[in-house]
Amino acid sequence: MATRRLLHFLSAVFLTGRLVQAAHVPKPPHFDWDDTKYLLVPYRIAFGDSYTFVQGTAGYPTFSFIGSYLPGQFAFSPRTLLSNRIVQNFTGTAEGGPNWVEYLTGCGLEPGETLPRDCAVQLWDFAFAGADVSLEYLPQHHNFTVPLVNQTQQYLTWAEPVIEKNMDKSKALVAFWIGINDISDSSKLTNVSFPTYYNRLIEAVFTQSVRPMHEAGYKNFLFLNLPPLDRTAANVVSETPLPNKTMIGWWNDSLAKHSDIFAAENKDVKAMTYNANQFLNGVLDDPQSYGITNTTSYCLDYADPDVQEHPELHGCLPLDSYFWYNSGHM
Ligand SMILES: *[C@@H]1O[C@H](CO)[C@@H](O)[C@H](O)[C@H]1NC(C)=O
Ligand SMILES: *[C@@H]1O[C@H](CO)[C@@H](O)[C@H](O)[C@H]1NC(C)=O
Ligand SMILES: *[C@@H]1O[C@H](CO)[C@@H](O)[C@H](O)[C@H]1NC(C)=O
Ligand SMILES: *[C@@H]1O[C@H](CO)[C@@H](O)[C@H](O)[C@H]1NC(C)=O
Ligand SMILES: *[C@@H]1O[C@H](CO)[C@@H](O)[C@H](O)[C@H]1NC(C)=O
Ligand SMILES: *[C@@H]1O[C@H](CO)[C@@H](O)[C@H](O)[C@H]1NC(C)=O
Ligand SMILES: CC(=O)N[C@H]1CO[C@H](CO)[C@@H](O)[C@@H]1O
Repeated sequence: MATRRLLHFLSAVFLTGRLVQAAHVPKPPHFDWDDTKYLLVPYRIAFGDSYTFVQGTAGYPTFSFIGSYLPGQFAFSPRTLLSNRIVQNFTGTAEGGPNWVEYLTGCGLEPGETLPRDCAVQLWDFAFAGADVSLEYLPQHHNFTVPLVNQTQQYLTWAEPVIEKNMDKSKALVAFWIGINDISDSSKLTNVSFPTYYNRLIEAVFTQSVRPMHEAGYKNFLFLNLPPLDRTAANVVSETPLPNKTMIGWWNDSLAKHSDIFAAENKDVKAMTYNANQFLNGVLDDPQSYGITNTTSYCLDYADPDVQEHPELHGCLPLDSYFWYNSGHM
């Protein structure tokens, strides 16, 4: 329910290009990438972590749409890219069902497999679950985790040359939701000043990921700030929540500042920030309006697909009644 309200606002920016119903025509028997009808279709390109990743048939299971950081899995061929399907099922996202980019695009929303190019709004999602900004600052969660600064390299090196041929970039939107792992992984550091440290990380996001996308011709950018990680199940019962509200505020302020600077320095750029933090705190403060009854904990058996059918057998409420899906996801 909460997700749907978040989408209500976001859909204004994400879907404005959706004047085209071209993708509702039957799928051609042989895909022709040079077919000019694809020029009319808006593209949404996403980068980030588990909040944003979608499962792909050519992805790392439960972590990515395509590939991984392991040798031999970082590059991919045009054929792999174009035949890769978004998988929608209980493990297809980190939320036990469709996530925000799938709701906003309508791409991959239905159970089963979807080719991005069959969508009325195409979703090309290079987010990798567990990603931090860069190995320069924080260690990988796994040796296969693709950091954000490498997600954009991966996109620009192997996807862009294939996809851009039929893309009207003035209708494309590039979305970033990152920092969720960074702020948690760094929360116990004692040798940094957090405002300075967050600034450095966000500087890296803009220098190494946002600017290269702009240089490749993209002009529309959306940045989401941090969810209320100070109010996770573990943090609400802690006397010293980590990250705390102050830390989240430092990150958010830095992100907003960097977005404004980026837009001011580039007159052709439309840079939008969405205050996910404010919206989601609003949901936590008024859960009933969203059909949510439990904001302080989550169903311990959340990962068991049987919970969807029989929550009571697991001592749980229906999963939609919880704000938190697990220790860190909604
Ligand atoms: C979801 O789909 C993936 C890829 O087809 C599959 O490996 C996985 O087992 C499925 N998960 C569930 C819960 O059905
Ligand atoms: C990645 O980590 C796994 C598990 O720790 C290990 O078995 C594997 O050899 C590692 N792969 C590389 C390329 O380092
Ligand atoms: C990831 O990005 C960093 C920073 O640009 C770079 O040093 C590193 O070589 C990249 N990794 C790969 C596998 O290309
Ligand atoms: C701070 O400490 C961490 C963990 O001990 C270390 O990896 C990192 O290099 C240190 N950072 C600075 C700026 O000294
Ligand atoms: C949160 O932690 C930071 C960094 O340790 C500290 O400066 C700040 O006072 C804390 N904020 C709250 C509300 O406890
Ligand atoms: C929230 O859900 C957890 C896990 O199902 C449960 O243990 C807890 O009692 C619930 N809290 C409230 C206030 O309903
Ligand atoms: C600029 C901005 O979006 N700031 C938000 C960051 O986080 C704080 C604390 O959680 C919010 O109150 C701000 O709205």
